Amino acid sequence: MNEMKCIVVCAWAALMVGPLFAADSDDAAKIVAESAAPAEPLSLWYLKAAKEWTEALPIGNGRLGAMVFGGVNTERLQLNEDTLWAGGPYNPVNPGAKAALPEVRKLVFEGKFAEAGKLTDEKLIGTPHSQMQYQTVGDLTLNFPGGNAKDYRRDLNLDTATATVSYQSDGVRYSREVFANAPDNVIVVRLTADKPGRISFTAGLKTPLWGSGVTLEGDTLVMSGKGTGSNDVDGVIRYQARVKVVATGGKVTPGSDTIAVEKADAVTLLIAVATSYKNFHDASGDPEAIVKKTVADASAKSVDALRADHRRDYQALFHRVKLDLGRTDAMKQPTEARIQHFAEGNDPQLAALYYQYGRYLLISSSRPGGQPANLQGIWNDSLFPPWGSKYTININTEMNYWPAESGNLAECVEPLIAMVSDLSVTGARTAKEMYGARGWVAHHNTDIWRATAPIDFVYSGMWQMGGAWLCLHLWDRYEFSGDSKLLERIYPILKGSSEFFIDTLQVEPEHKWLVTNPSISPENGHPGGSLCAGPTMDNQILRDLFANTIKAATILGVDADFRQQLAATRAKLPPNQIGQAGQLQEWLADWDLSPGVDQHHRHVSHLYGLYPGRDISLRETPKLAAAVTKSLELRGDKATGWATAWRLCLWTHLGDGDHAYEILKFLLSPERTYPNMFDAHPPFQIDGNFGGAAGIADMMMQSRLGDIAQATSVAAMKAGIEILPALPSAWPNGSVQGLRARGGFTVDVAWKDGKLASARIQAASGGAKTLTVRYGDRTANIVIKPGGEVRMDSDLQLAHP
Ligand code: FUC
Repeated sequence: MNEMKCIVVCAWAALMVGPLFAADSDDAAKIVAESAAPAEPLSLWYLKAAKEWTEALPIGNGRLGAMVFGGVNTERLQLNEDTLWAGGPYNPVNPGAKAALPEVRKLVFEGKFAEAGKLTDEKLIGTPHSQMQYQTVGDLTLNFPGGNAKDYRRDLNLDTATATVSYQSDGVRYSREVFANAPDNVIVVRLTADKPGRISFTAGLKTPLWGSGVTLEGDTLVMSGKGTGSNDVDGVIRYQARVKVVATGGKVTPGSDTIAVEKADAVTLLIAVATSYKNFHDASGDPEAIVKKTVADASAKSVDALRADHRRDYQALFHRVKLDLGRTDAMKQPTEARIQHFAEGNDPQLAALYYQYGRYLLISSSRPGGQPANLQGIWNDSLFPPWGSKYTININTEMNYWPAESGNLAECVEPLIAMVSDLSVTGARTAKEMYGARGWVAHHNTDIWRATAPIDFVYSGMWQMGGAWLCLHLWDRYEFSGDSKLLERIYPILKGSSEFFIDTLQVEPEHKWLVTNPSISPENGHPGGSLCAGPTMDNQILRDLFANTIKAATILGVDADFRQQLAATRAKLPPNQIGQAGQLQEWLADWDLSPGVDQHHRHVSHLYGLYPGRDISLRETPKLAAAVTKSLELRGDKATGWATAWRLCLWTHLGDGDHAYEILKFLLSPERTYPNMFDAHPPFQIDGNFGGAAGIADMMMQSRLGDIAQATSVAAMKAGIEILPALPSAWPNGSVQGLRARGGFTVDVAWKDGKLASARIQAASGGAKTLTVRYGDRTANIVIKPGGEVRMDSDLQLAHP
């Protein structure tokens, strides 16, 4: 036992109390809580089973997910597979859109916003108005014989990505271990007891998907069916789930649609789910063949091998970053109690746990070859989840990926890049049919069919920038990696997005600026309605998109004329403007403080320029940064989960760690964090988890790459790393290891008494070499050999070991 483990376990053992807890929601089993605190700090743990879904613990291998409830009499595993969606391929472009567009544009420029909005709702919003939703597979239930249980505990260990349940009943200690193995694509449930012949239960599968059926093939439960139709689009995705029961000792008896296990010594359940989804235009796969093979392959391995392969695979990603913010006795409390008390300020380790939980959730919901993390990651128990549990690309999907690059999880971004690549195909059809334009466009939402037309209604849907914003993540992937093959892959996507705007930007009558029209500032309204031309966020996104496309083309040595055209167009975009209250204007006109405008709106779209965008920064554009500060003060700190997380990130990028920490207190309170540490919009939406994690990392380190100028590769672009740019005074001592910075660097930082103690920066081979490191008012210009490293002391002096 290492020293830390001993301190935690021994200290808790001294404090053990024995209140009564009910372990199951639906039975009267009484649990005497004599549980110990976690043996290691990266666990979420509880003294009772989950009643609500937001108390259950998520596991996932990127594609396959389960929520583990941990009941004593009934275990429920709510299952998901990331391609089980409603509907089928469809083209939602409104056939009347192209003809109506000139009139809408004219009305917007004339200030007739209500008329323009009405016409938009009728003619531009897609048909159907809504997209297809992500759906649950259903539940695996294990019914155990009743009994009194004591010494109950369940946990989710982020270090091993394993959910565990353990209790005593009738003199036997029972344990359940559940993990989602990515290499073998199965969820494994392992049931053990400390006495032989004591494990008995009945396993069953059920689903709310109508038309599904459960059959048995020997020791295997088989459930098959398909996703539903939605909004007049037929459901075409077929799925199959298989649960194979492997018992040691005892008897396994298949029933008509359940399997009974009696008096086994130990049992392993192998769960596989697959669908017929191949890609956004093809759902002709054979789920039965896939799951049969998956289960056969997995059952050829021992449970020890499945566990070892799972841990090796997961830990290769998870172990890359370590964060220590200090530890207190608060760690001795169960997770729910810690969330209730976090705002009291005595539990820095909970913030570290929240950060690592964000990384855990991303590894568990977004792996190469799978779908990107949707509004709920991969965890959804419904056929009609909130906002369809799909991809809202006017903030939410982007926020999901904010912690990925600095959190050293580049692989997890791959599904997002693949989706944007798909969108560049479906979005080309929308660009052509709706706007008569080249390139591609995606509006404010998309789904597994990669729908790109505007949906819902004007105030949320009529926004052309979703795809353009996503392009920032593609470019970031390049800035962090310097991978020239990736650059070749993403350049046509960036170019296509830029081409769309070259073809569709309109000349604004007063200043002759080039602007988007029609647009909105997501999802806020101004005195005349919501439709407008050239809202601030659009201009900021376009400045980034055009700059990054120019840089990409320059590095690749292609499209010289197009580069010039982009630069000329970029120069005609409206500038950021400061309004009457000193705030950054959200629109071209200074409407921000007008009556009827929601002063506390959750979206802070116009502040994109500071974060995650590149338009504004504390040092390069201090006046604009001050205007962002004013806007943030006007908006207030408290909002929905993701909107709170965005505010946290913005204050972090304004260098105000203490303000950011105040916001973190709210984000990590029961109002915005469920007992299982899922973010509460409310309802559950995973973006707040990811945004919060990104904000915590950015308190420790932020990075930028300089302009391309004459550079021909990312290696020649000057990199800037800022160390401890927004360290809250609540965390005076700590360290972080393994954060990634733009230019291919890996950064370790340690601090003491609120001040830098030491830093280590490693350069990837082929990574950038010249680097400016900033800490407070100090800067150091250093050169690192590709593959080399430097160590710095508290004054940024190079330390020679
Ligand atoms: C946007 C937000 C909502 C919600 C939804 C999924 O529309 O404005 O708050 O997060 O996405």
